[in-house]
Amino acid sequence: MYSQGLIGADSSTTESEEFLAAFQARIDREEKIEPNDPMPEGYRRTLVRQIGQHAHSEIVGMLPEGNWITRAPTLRRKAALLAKVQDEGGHGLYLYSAAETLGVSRDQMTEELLAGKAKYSSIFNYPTLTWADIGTIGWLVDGAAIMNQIPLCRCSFGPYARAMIRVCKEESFHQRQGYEIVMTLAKGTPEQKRMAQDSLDRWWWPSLMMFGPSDSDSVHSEQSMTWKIKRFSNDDLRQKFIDATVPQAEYLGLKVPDPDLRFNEETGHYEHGEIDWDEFWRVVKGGGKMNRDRIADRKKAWDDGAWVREAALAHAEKRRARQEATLEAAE
Ligand code: FAQ
Repeated sequence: MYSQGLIGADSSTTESEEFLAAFQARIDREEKIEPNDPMPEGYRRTLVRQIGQHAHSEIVGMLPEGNWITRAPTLRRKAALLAKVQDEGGHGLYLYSAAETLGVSRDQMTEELLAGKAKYSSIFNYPTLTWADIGTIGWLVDGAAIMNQIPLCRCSFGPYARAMIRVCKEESFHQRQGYEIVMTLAKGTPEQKRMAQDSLDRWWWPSLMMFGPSDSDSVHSEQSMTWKIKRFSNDDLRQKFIDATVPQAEYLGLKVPDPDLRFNEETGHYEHGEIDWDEFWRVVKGGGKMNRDRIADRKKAWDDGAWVREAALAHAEKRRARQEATLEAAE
């Protein structure tokens, strides 16, 4: 796996101290940076990397859930899941569009994903084994995504921040539908409750890993926070998520699979056990159960969709030629 964000980078740029200071002053004044504004190359690259990874996560994230649309237990559940998966596709499109304003094309980003060079969230390399996983993904995965994305609504780059506002509203619906599925199971038969517990057991730790490596190992956090792309560190957001989610598990009568989890009365926060960072890096580097399948599925979808892209381009070209001919005739 390579470090991303080099697409289209112009490594020859020389940026004066004055330019960098003036840019930082804009950031510090909380001004939004727009696509045509002058910006340091590193800022642009960081955004292309993060927004690209985020877009890929949404698109790859459709797969584990899409897998259950035909097996949803009721028509109501099927309709809600279908709408959710469609929303994730929409989020991917807003995000690819936001990244495109920085001078990379969706084709370039997709090529990097399919070549195994671009990262996407580690969480989507775990399999969805039971219907309870669909509830747990909404509850935990969308829950973690919202915790991470609410601060991104205040990201210094305008198109990303604006895309996040709508995305967060939809993620909030996703989180609730997931929690409602898990609640139904947790309050159901003993077998249903066991399914919910088993699912929480499998998804809890991978959900905590969604926030990225611990602050001491996070290579980009410091610079991204100075540029106000990120507003909180990985560990701070992870802590907020744990504090919000443990009481939800307790309400459901489910047990968080962490023997070291305890509430610290003095700090008002939950303390948690050690995260298995070896597992995290193994999955990020392609060693998760589903990495290979996810990329194969995306490649098939991209290849199968080639005719649609070609037809859309041909149609646009025909319209352009027709408009030109009409204008010429009118002159
Ligand atoms: N998985 O220095 P940091 C969703 C990489 S959307 C894989 O801390 P940064 C919706 C990182 O890229 C979920 N790789 O990096 C949904 C970097 O590698 P690089 C996605 C990870 O960027 C729900 C290296 O480790 N959300 O779920 C992960 O400052 C349900 C060092 O890390 C976003 O993308 C990981 N978990 O902080 C869809 C939100 N964590 O690039 C369907 C936007 C880290 O040097 C169903 N992104 N890495 O090669 C962010 O907020 C940040 O990029 C972080 C990482 C917080 C993810």
